[in-house]
Amino acid sequence: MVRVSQTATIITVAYAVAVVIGGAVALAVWRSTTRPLDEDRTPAWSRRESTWLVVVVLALFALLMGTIFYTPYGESAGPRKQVVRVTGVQFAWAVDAPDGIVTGRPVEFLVTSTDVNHGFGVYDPSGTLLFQAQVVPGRTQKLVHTFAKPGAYTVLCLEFCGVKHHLMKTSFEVRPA
Ligand SMILES: [Cu+2]
Repeated sequence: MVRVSQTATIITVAYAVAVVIGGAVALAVWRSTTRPLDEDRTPAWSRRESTWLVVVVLALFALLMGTIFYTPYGESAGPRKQVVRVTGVQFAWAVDAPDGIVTGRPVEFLVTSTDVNHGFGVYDPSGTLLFQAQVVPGRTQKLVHTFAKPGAYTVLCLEFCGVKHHLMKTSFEVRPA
């Protein structure tokens, strides 16, 4: 059985909803062009419009409530967090994890840059990109991630930041809890 990620499920549901809405709109347009224009039906259209407004607002609200809790932005690492400070500079990364990093506990990455824009990209031991964030000078980006597997994770710069951009590579170790 294939394990489907939550993100994949949300995207699939969102596309399915979009297809249904798109189909309904296309059908309505087709029907409106094939039907002859009859007497003034303004009151009926007005009522229909109000009904549709309520339907659309309720549908959008339901979608919002169904998805907003999966949005990772602003995610808090909680009291058991491990704080890791990361600084990007032309052309290196400094990863400061004084107590090391262990699996199973949320890691709060506080990422900043001292010169230009960089892209903080973290790859798991098999080379799959886990997450990435734009890093701009003078601001601290907060990213929360909980590592499930121990191993050596690689950090690459994903924003072209100068001639030696490709040298912006480092790694950190995640120990088993
Ligand atoms: Cu860079």
